[in-house]
Parts: sequence; structure tokens; C-alpha cells
Amino acid sequence: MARIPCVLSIAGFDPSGGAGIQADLKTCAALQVYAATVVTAVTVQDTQGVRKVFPLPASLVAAQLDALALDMALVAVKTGMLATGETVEVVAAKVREHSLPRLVVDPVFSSHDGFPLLSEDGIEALRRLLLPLAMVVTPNLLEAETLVGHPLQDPSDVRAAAKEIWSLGPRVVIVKGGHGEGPSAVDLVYDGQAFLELASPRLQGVAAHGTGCTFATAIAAFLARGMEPLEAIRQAKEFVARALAHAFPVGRGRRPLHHFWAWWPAPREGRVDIPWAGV
Ligand code: PXL
Repeated sequence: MARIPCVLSIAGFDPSGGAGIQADLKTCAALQVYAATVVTAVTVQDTQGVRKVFPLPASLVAAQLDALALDMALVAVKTGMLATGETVEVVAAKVREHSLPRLVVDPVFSSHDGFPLLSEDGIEALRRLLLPLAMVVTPNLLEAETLVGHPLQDPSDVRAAAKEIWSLGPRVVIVKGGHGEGPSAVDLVYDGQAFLELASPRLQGVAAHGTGCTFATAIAAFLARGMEPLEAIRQAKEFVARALAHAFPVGRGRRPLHHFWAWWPAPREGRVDIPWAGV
């Protein structure tokens, strides 16, 4: 019998299928780990942006977590959109109560178009309660600015911020450079001892959706497969770069990543005339 590690994703629902729970499921499937999922909020969005957010009651998040943690051997956990301070508190309490291992925290604060996905008190609770439990935390530049409370103007600011975020408790901090400028996207990793820079070519003109979710979940998946954090980060970066290079249009806005680019031959036209994805 195949032995497949179980990863738990705690995240929001994106009906357009590009981010949140759906991106996490696809990432786990592509990396051949099993995904259990706890939904924290339902969003209303299409590829062009988020319109509404409906947080689920924190008690419902707690009940989902209890059910799964008591039933399955969860070997890594990823958090994405948590929506409210109460939910952050519940997630942190349940991670402790059930001793959930290998926590990867993606500090999701807002969508590309600036729609808030975590309340102010949620951001504070994440700093105070969740980051101390994290094995890896994956802020982008904007999220790192929010976590330290001031703008990051040059590389030395980013290094100082990585150290400051590390002092909140996570074992490894990775500040993603995807939102910066220049020909390559440089991620800065800090593990409390040394800095490591991971560069990849910046893909011009690709407005994608679900990159952060995919990256954090891929780290959790590789941790679940037994890698150390730095190796899991390297592999996750490679996976995201390839899935991003194969992003494809499904609507009028941002493109979801192609998590399964390596799997099947591209679909061919059959006898029935089907409209292709994308417009
Ligand atoms: O990309 C951040 C993100 C995470 N999770 C959900 C989202 C988004 C962005 O829109 O909708 C559910």
C-alpha cells in the first residue's frame, strides 16, 4: 500500500480556483501528498478581484480542526487566509493542543487589489500567537512591511526586517522578493544564523494568482516528505517558478498557475466543439 503523508491546509475558499484552498489542493496533489483542508472564510471573487469576504465562525474552524487532528496523522500544516483575530487565536490554540508539527505560516493580509483578507486584530494575533509556533513564515515585501510596521526601502532594510520577524519566533523566515523590481526576483531566507539569497528570473507581464498559496503549501508538502526547511524552500521555489511559467488564462483577469504542467500531454481538440479556457 502506498504511504502518502497528510498535509493540512487552513485557508480561504476562492471560487475562481486560483488561490486559497483550491491552489493548496492542487499543489499537494502535484507534489504527491494528501491534503486535508479547513476552510476559514468564503470569498466572492473572479480572476479580476475579490468582491466580498465572509469569514466563517471561529468555532466552526475549531470544530473542523478537532475532527481532522483527532483522526489523521497530519505531518505538516499550512495557514493562509485566516480572516479574523478570533480565527487566528483558535488556530494557534489548536496547533498547540494537538501538537501539530511543521507549521508553515503564509501571512495573507490582503488580495492583489488591496481587499483586506485579515483584520487588524488578526494581524496582531498572528504576530503574537501564530509566528512563535511556525517552522517557516513566508511574507512578501508588503507583508514584511506590515509585520515590522515600516517601509522597507533597500536590501539592508529587508535584512533587518527578516531578523525582526525571526525574533517573533519562527525557525525560518523567507521574505519573498516577487513584488520588488529588477530582472530577478530575490527571496531572502534567514534562519537565525545566516542569510541566504535565492534568485530566480522575474517573469515579465505575468499577472498570476495563487503564487503565495502555492509556494507556502509546496514548502509544507516538501517538509511532509521529510526535507529540512531550507531544502523544502529551494524545492518549493523551483516548483512555483515552473507552475508560474505555465500559468494560463481562464478568465479576463489574473492567471492561475499550472500545477500539473508536467503530467499529461496538453489537451487536444476532440470531436465536440468546446470553448477553450481563456478569453
Ligand atoms: O493570494 C492571497 C489569497 C489567499 N487566499 C485566498 C485569496 C487570496 C487572494 O485573493 O482569495 C482565499
